[in-house]
Amino acid sequence: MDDFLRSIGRRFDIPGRFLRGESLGRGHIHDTFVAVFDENGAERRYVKQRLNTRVFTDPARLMDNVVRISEHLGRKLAERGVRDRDRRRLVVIRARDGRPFCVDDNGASWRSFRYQEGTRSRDTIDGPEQAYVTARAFGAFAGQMSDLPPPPLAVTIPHFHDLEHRRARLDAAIRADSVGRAAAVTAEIEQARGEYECVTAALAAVGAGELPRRIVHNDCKLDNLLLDAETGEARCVIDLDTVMGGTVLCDFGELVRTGTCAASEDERDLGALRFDTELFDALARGYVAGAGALLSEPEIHALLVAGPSLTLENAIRFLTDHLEGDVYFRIHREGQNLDRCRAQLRRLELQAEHRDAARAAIERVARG
Ligand code: GN1
Ligand code: MG
Repeated sequence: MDDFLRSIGRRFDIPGRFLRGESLGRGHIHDTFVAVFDENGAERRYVKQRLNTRVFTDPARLMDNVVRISEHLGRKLAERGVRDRDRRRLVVIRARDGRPFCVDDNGASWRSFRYQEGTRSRDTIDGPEQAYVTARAFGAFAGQMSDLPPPPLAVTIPHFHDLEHRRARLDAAIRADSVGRAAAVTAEIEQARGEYECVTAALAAVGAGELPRRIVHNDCKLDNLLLDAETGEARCVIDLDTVMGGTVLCDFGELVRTGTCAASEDERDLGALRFDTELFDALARGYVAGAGALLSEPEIHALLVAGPSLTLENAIRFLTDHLEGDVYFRIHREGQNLDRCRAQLRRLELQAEHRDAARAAIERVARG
């Protein structure tokens, strides 16, 4: 690891001497590392990512979005008089040729960010306070993006949160059955299809199709926010790869999927999964507080179906990937995508069971 990180390090505009590499096992898509440099006797760390170009096929367009978003956040922070701006947004390190990424000798694309010292991320929720802080940060992010100067951001993944498209992809994977797994997962397929009917009906009932298109994060899972390691306050929204047009449901839905149950995404003990209404309440209050004046009343009411919609979408995507032989989401063990799918399907059931409590929480925030 040290060898390739040292050689990649040379391609970026980083002063100092490479000391060592560390792995940073984060995310299901890219390969992420940390490179430690000596800069005048002080250790300085940088995040290095080898981009997954099967998922993000155009690194130049992708990085153009990321740079624009980062610079816009920098301006917003400056307007508010924030001084430690580079600790509060993703800071892109340019390659020596000035581009925000580089291509190595094997044709792989790499990018580099400043490492946010003194932060931590987590993939399971600690409690209502953390849920509130996290949701408020993502709500605020949507607010900050609302005046991003034109042109529109590039679409980095077409049909990203298009449930109908995801359903069609699942059906195609079932028909192709390329690795012969379909017969063993008929129960999950049936459940996903049944949930699809319920969720699309619920989306139609709240007029989800008519909600305003905004620039949203599109991947608000818990671990895409860095918290201050000491104070627990929100420091930096990360993973800007899918920031593009969408509705606030895409963001609030991911928060509900990952933030209402203190279990991991691939929990195999389905009996251990919960839907915690106190956490949901904190998420709703936090998101609406963070987004401030951005949200219209129909958007706030529609938040009720965000969780089921995004939870189903992820269930379908994990199941599709399991059927296609685990070609999209990185797995660490055999069957992990199926476990992820099952856990999402169970979460969906729990969300449905607690729908009245969730509705009451949304009504409370809507009243203000
Ligand atoms: C992926 O990159 P990461 O791990 O934060 C995925 C999300 C899924 C999520 C499920 C580009 O997010 O859409 O919801 O896994 N990102 C992409 O954990 O597909
Ligand atoms: Mg991520």
